Amino acid sequence: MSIKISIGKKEYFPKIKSIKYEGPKSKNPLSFKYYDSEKIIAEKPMKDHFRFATAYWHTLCGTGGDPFGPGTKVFPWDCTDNPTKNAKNRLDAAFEFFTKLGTNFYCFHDRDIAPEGKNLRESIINLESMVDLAKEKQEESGVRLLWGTANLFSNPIYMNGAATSPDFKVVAHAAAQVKSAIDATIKLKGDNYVFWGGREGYSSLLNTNMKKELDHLAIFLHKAKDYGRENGFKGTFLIEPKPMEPSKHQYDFDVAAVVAFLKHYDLDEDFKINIENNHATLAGHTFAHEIQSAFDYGAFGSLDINQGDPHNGWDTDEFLHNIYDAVHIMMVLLESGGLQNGGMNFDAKTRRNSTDLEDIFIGHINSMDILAKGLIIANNILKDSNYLDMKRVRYSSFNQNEGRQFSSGKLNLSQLSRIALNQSIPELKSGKQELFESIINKYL
Ligand code: XLS
Ligand code: NI
Ligand code: NI
Repeated sequence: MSIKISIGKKEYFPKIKSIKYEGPKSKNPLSFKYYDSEKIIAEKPMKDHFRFATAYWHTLCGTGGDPFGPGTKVFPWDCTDNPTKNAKNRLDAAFEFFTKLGTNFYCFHDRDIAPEGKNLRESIINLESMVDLAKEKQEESGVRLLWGTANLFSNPIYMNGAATSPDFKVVAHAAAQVKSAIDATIKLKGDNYVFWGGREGYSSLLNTNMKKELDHLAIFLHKAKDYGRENGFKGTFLIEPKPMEPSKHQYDFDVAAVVAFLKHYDLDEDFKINIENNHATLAGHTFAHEIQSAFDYGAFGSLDINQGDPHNGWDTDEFLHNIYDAVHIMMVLLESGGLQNGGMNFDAKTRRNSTDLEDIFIGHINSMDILAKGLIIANNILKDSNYLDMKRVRYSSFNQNEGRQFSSGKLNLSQLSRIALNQSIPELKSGKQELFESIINKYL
């Protein structure tokens, strides 16, 4: 279904019209040079390779505050003293933004779309009424929800964790919030529901019973999953790993840690992984490594497609602009079967000193273009070069005879030892890394 431009009572981006594909020669920053949504690449339209989703919290709520100073951006939808009015204006601005940009999906936290009330009950009612409005907006525009989630980290009561808090009252409060965020996701027909472990972690093991906290987290997730399934949620539950920030040690460190947790607590049927580039690099991995690991474990869910800054060690949540990363990510996705029900949530913000309203368009457009260019290049590499063959040949000794028997688990250690004693010394075979790199470079 194609998207219809949605303008509310007031137009928030009057100078910006719908963003069009103008081709690589265009000098217009408010146009696509590579992203041509319906163009077929590797047997499907570009838009289906990406399923781009705007992150409500950064794009509509992030005014650039940091530990050293307040926000710098004045958003015209956040300008009254009435939080409910602002939330409604923000929703209009959001759908105007999504539909002018031409992205088919969005993602939100409960607190991004509805203000927190005086108490829990009021917060839940606020969310419910904003969800009704969001539903109308989705229906008239054709934009869909990639995932919903609950913000279990901003409210000070979560300072010791939410599902892993040592205080039962806090755990119950978090459960109420998750219940209403799952209700919202069901009502808005979200494809997925995300748990990013905001403050699920610790800063000192001295005051932390890690076993108890992890047991509680698993019980909490089981109960959330049961509630979702009983109430008709057919999508995927996703865990988003991050190694540090805000806690010194986050429980969902990386893909490997999350897979171990899900298997250990028997959650791996319903829960998959939402992988974020900047979180991967904080964990000392490349994004491609994390994506490949998730596919290999059968745990791939969705992507937060931002990037970090290689020169500092925190979550800078920049719009992806590194072509080399984009190519590698798209190679892994093309080789592994693509996104399925996942998507690419930008989870990125413009810099604090990028204060023009058009900057949020330019950030998204450039990221979409980099990924589109990455897709075209990755597809050329896989189709035209001998990259895949070179990779396969490295393992060819497992294709026949004893190598093949080993690969299918048919040789025991003594048999392997006997084979080794009767064979010639293995010759040195080059790994050819520079050649692999030169192939990528030739296609860039
Ligand atoms: C923060 C996380 C957050 C999640 C959603 O670092 O990336 O934005 O994606 O809660
Ligand atoms: Ni994220
Ligand atoms: Ni992040």
